Amino acid sequence: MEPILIYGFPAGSSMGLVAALEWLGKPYRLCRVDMLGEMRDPSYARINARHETPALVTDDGRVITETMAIAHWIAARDTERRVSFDPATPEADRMVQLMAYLNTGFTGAFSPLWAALELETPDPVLEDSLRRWGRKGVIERHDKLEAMLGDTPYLAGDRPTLADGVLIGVARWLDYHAVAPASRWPRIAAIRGRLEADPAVVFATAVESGETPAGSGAFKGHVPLADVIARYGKA
Ligand SMILES: N[C@@H](CCC(=O)N[C@@H](CS)C(=O)NCC(=O)O)C(=O)O
Repeated sequence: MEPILIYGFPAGSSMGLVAALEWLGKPYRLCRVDMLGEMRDPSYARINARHETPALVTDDGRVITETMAIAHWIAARDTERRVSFDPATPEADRMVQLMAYLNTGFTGAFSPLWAALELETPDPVLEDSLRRWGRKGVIERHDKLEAMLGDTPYLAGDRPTLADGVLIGVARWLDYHAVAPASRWPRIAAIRGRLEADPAVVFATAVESGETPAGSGAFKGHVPLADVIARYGKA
């Protein structure tokens, strides 16, 4: 069977993993999850007890959660090294370092902004505090990422890798929460610009929006969430 990536909408970080699967070029399927609805249903705990996306059903029917673990699974099958590097090379170390930074502090810095947006009862004082805390953290994490980058066209070299996939799923949250103009960080902005024009990212963004774009040919269709839970979810 083809692996199935369970991705969340709207604006999920998993969009970047859809792009990575396009870059990988091996057959895969997708399962679409409304993060504001069905992901919160108790039945979704059979896929991920923490009620988060992304998740991956592997080609032998196991469920893997956590972006870093899914990226590891993809890299291990990337025999042609389209989205990763030989694990025993400095390039691989750098790619994983960047990916880990993006998946931890960089992504986490947005948490107060999401919390402000999702307050169940209006609380202007708390909302303002969360927004100020979130903006400060996001700006600081962008400053640090900018300082980590060299002059390569993509994060870890001259082609997009899994690290770029992780970046592009999350970087757009800067605009979503109107934190600061992306141009404030020229190196990040240049990489984002290249990625946003990349056919795999254009495809992944369109899929996330509910469209049915033509991709590279590797995408073999959606599987309904109920089927994925019934077949591969924990009992
Ligand atoms: N550590 C997890 C975090 C995943 C995560 O936070 N996913 C977000 C979407 S990007 C989510 O599902 N949040 C829960 C929610 O929106 O209720 C990973 O890296 O995969």
